[in-house]
Amino acid sequence: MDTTLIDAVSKVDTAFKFIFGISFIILFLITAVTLYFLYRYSRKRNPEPSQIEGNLVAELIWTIVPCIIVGAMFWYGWVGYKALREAPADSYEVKCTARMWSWKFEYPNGKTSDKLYVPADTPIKVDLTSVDVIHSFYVAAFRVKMDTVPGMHTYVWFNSGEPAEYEIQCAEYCGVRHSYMLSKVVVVPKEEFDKWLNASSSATEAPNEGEEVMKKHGCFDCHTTDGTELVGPSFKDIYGRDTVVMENGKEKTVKADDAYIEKSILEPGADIVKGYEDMMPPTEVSKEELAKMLEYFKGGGKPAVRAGAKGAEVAEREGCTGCHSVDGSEMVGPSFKGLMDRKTTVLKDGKKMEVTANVEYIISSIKHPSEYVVDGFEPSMPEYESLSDDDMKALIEYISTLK
Ligand code: HEC
Ligand code: HEC
Ligand SMILES: [Cu+2]
Repeated sequence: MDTTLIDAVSKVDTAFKFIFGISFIILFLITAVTLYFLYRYSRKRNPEPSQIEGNLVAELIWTIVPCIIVGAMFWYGWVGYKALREAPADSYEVKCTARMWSWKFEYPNGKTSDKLYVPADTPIKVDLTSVDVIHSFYVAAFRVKMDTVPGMHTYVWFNSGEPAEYEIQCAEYCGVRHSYMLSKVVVVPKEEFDKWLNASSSATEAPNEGEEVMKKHGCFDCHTTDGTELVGPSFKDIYGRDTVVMENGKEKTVKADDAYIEKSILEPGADIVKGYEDMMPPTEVSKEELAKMLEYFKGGGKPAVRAGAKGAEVAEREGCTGCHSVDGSEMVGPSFKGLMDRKTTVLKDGKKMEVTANVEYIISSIKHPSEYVVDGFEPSMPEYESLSDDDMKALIEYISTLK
């Protein structure tokens, strides 16, 4: 890669050190000369002041030397500025939208995130804009700071370097939660980045603890989750079904409820599923592990999806949670907790009225927040007109889980 472009950081630092160094030297010289003059030309040593006029050499020196210094400052500044402005043509581009009071990053494949994940050792160009007021995208580690302006596109670029994390701050005062407008640049190895980019978001799937436990105990050595038979029956949809088992050589039909599954795990030799060998080893499992496994079987052997998980993610990504809490506490806006079907006093065209927060009301509150303004709050919520139907549905589902 072109190394002259990579070290924008060091060029900015050089300009800074140069200007700081010169300023420091000049401060030192001026102070020294002042002190010397105080001493040398005090009334005691120099009772008769004299008028001095026309010294060509002195005039030339105090004109030319400052010109050279200022010219050199300009030169170093210009070199650093050019390095910051000229993004390499092969930069990886990420779109960034700032809003009160969060950042949203969008990738070429449409994936969005509230943190800036980037591949290591790659020039990254961040295309910046804002939906409400002027913010400023500031990553001190990369020496980049650029205003994000509504209706306009600006950019910064940097070379991501080694895997690490850096702070993103907003550097333009933008309202009461300005100081919370924080995020991170997360630099990860290229392969990991590709995996992250192409994975559906992890937050929609509850961590599947049952599966973890079973992996640990080697259950999947003999059982599949996709319906195919291995040494034992597949785990797919076994919960609640009627199973024919052999008990002392006699057939018996049992319902695969909690007790049956528990027994199958703890005493595998007791009820043998018809058509299988008595091959399952007894496993030492704790009560918690057993509970997690039962949870897993109840979910049909699939990762369980938490209700409202997608909506939670949308709320995070769209910045709703920057102004709305989910725990009942008041932030800039009313809490999402208990919002669904609550009676709310709102101002419509300056008149107070009572409404019930049903689905239509909530949709209208999101798309056109200024139509009904909740009493006691500022009408400071931005309009979310371009939210997709899917996102809207997910948000409503999420809000209705917050009882
Ligand atoms: C060495 C292979 C093997 C291992 C390891 C194994 N199993 Fe099994 N499992 C079987 C076989 C064979 C059967 C069918 C015979 C029986 O019911 O014992 C079975 C049956 C079951 C059943 C009843 C299935 C049904 O259709 O009713 C459950 C539940 C079960 N196993 C859970 C587990 C769990 C949980 C683990 C890990 C802690 C595990 N197994 C580890 C071989 C194994
Ligand atoms: C900049 C802060 C801010 C952001 C971001 C924000 N809101 Fe709001 N929201 C408010 C404020 C302030 C109110 C109360 C005043 C009003 O009704 O306009 C409000 C009101 C609401 C209401 C009506 C609440 C009630 O009690 O009746 C809903 C629903 C709502 N917002 C949903 C959302 C959703 C969903 C998002 C994200 C897509 C979001 N808001 C983003 C500030 C914000
Ligand atoms: Cu800001």
